[in-house]
Amino acid sequence: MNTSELIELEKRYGADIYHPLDVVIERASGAWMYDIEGRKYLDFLSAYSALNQGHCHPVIFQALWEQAQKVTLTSRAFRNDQLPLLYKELHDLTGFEMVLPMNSGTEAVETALKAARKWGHCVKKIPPNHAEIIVCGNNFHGRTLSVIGFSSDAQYRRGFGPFSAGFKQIPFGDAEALRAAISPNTCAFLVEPIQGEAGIIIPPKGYLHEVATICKQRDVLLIVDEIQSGLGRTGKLFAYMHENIAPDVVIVGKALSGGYYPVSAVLSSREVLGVFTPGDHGSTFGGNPLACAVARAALRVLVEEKLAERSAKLGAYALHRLQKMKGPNLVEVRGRGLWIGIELSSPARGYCQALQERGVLCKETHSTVIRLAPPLVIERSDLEWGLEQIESVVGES
Ligand code: IF1
Repeated sequence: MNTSELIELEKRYGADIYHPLDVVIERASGAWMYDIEGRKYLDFLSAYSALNQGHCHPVIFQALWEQAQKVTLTSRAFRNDQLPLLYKELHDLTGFEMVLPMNSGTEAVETALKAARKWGHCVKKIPPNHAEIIVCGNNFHGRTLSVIGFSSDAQYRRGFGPFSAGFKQIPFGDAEALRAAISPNTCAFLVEPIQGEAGIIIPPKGYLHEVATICKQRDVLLIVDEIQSGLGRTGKLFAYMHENIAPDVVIVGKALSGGYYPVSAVLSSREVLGVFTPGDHGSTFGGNPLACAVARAALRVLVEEKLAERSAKLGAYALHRLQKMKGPNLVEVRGRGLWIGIELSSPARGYCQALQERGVLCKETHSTVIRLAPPLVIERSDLEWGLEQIESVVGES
């Protein structure tokens, strides 16, 4: 089938929840993707940071292949020999005492919110059904009913109510607003260290440090959503490490599997994750041996190939270069590591289409921001070529 026939099938039988670029990918390797007509594209999105290790990384593939021939799913009714090793390796890498594995990022967010509420009840002694969670404006934490219920994006909410109670919204980047919003019933503050979907919004310097201090003073759990920002994307293992803080809860997903398989997890202390008892929570696929083998390999690649350092180095170069660019509709270029937002004064979609024609795939966010997030394994020469294409399309020529 050709491109338009496949697109036609997709439109006829699939729910219309996306507006993708009309490119049909059939294979990919490292930072490159190939469409069914044999055209080659540099991936500047990495499936929203799920492909930090690059497409089809051979080490992760080997782990997937080997595990797929042994056992893929036991359910948590029985134990498997991969889950304890993933726990130990996540602990050794991140320092957190406990891990709770799930599948999608949103599920891990839901899990963290459940843990925070139960901690609020059992440890902080908040009366039943009164726990409050503070979130930020322009947040993105997923698409489930409770998560969209505290979104500030009208489209994410429209038509989907009623929503869960117990969430309070404050502006992102404003520590004083957090101080003012906390009540005796507040159990947690949920925040992205850099807001991804909102357009790669970096909070003022010192913000995370200040909110961590406030949370500690007021006995409120600091939950950091590192699903998109974590695992090397910003030039450190986690984005919160740029401010040297110690969050109570960290949520990971996406690159935890290097793009092979949905794997997510909540990392926290025994005090927090210890509130769960058998029957409180679970998942058929969460913690399955295939997922764990894949995640273990994905973490190994991240460490052995020093992908966080790579992101810091290549990201600094790319940001410096793009910030020198001048263009008629260019408002700002900002970023951290290989995660860069190009803000325009006009819709970004046309620019993404022009880049597609030149062989670079990226995606607009919030209509006027081009979001760049190449795989962290990208070769410097490929990155340079991709940046040239961006300069030709966005900059003055
Ligand atoms: C889509 C956005 C990015 C996330 C953070 C939780 C989740 C995400 C910080 C949920 C997911 C994805 C989801 C994907 C597109 C993408 C996205 F534009 F929608 F917002 F990356 F910026 N926390 N982000 O970024 O994780 O359940 O999807 O595994 O929904 O189309 P998930």
